Amino acid sequence: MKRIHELVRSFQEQELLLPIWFEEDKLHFIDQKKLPFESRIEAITEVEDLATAIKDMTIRGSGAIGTCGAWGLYLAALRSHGNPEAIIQAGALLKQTRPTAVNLMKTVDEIIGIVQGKGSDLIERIEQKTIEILERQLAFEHQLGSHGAEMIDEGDAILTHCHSGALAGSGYGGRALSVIRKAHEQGKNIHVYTCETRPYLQGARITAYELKKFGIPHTLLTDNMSGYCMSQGMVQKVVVGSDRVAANGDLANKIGTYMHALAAKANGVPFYTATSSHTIDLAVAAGRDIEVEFRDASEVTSFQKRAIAPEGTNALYPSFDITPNELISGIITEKGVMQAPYPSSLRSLQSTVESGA
Ligand code: RUB
Repeated sequence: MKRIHELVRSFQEQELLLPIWFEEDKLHFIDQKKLPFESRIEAITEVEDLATAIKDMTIRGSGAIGTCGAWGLYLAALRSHGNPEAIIQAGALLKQTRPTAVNLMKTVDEIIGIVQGKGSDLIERIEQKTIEILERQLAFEHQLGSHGAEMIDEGDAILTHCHSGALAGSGYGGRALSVIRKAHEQGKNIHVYTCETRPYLQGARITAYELKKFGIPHTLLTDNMSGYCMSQGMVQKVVVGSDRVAANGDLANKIGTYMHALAAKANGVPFYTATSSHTIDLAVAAGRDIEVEFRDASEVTSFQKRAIAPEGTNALYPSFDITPNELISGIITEKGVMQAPYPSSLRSLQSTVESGA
C-alpha cells in the first residue's frame, strides 16, 4: 500500500512544479500571489487556513483548488483523528470558498462519499483516496496534453489567457500548458502569446514564469491586444483552461476569455479549451446556469495594495465569463478532443469515464 509521503517523494522526483504537497505533518503550498518576485512557501496545519488561502487566491487555478479538496480533507482527517463530522464540516467549509470551479466540489464530494466509520481506518481510507485522486489528476495532464498537442502544428503561435498551468493543476502543465508543454517536448517550433489577465495578472506573473521555466518561447500581451494580434495573422490557435464546462459545451473561464473567443471566431482562429472530464458538469445544462464568482471591487481599483483610480470609484469584478459553445472548436480532455455537437459528445465522454473504458 502506497503512503502519502511516498507519493510526495515520487512527485518531487519528477519534473513537476507542485502547487501543494504534504511534508512533516503540514500542508505546504506556494503563495501564488507573490510569484514571480518571491517564491514563498506557506505551511499550515488547519483546514481553515487552507480555506482562507483559496479564498484570497494564495492558491488558485481550478485544478489546484480541486486537489485542495483532497488535501484539505486528508488534513481534517488527521487533525480530528478520523472524526466523520469534522471531515464533513471541513468539506462544507472548502466548498464555500470559490463557487465557479467545479473540481473542488467534485473532489470534496468524492472523499465525503467514502466517509463511513471513524478512527484510524477512516484516516487510512481517506489517505488512499487522496493518493488515487492526485495520481489520476496528474495522469490526466499527460493524457490531455498528448491529445491537445495533436491540434498544434509546427510553427504555431498559440494565445492563452490567465494561467492554466502546472501551479494551477497538479504540477506538469495543468491543462492549457500541458498541451503547450507536450507540443514543445515533441520538438514543435511554437510560440506562446500570454495575456496578462487583469486584475490579478496571472498570465503575466505565473504563465510567463512557467513558460520561462519550461524554456518555451513567449511574448506577453495586455488583454486588449488579442484582437489586433489575431487580425494580423499572428495567432494560429487559442488554448485556454476552464473552470467549468456545462453539458452543452458552454464554458466558464477567467474573465476575458469570451472576448478572445469572439476575436478568434471573427478571424478564423481555432479556439480550444484544454480540460479534463472532471471539469465537465453535466448537472449544469448551459453556461447561463454556472454561478460566476464576483470578487471585491477593491481588487480592480488597486493593484498590490496601491490605488489606481480616484478614491470612491465604483468598479466591477466578475471573476469569470461564459464562452458559448458555438465559439469553441474543440474541448481537449484526457480521453481525446470532443467536437460539436457537444451535448452528445460530452455525454458519451462521461459514460466512457464512468465505465472505466
Ligand atoms: C482561473 C484560472 C483559469 C482556470 C482554468 O483562476 O486561472 O482560468 O483555473 O484553468 P483563478 P485550469 O481565478 O483561480 O486565478 O482549467 O487549468 O484550471
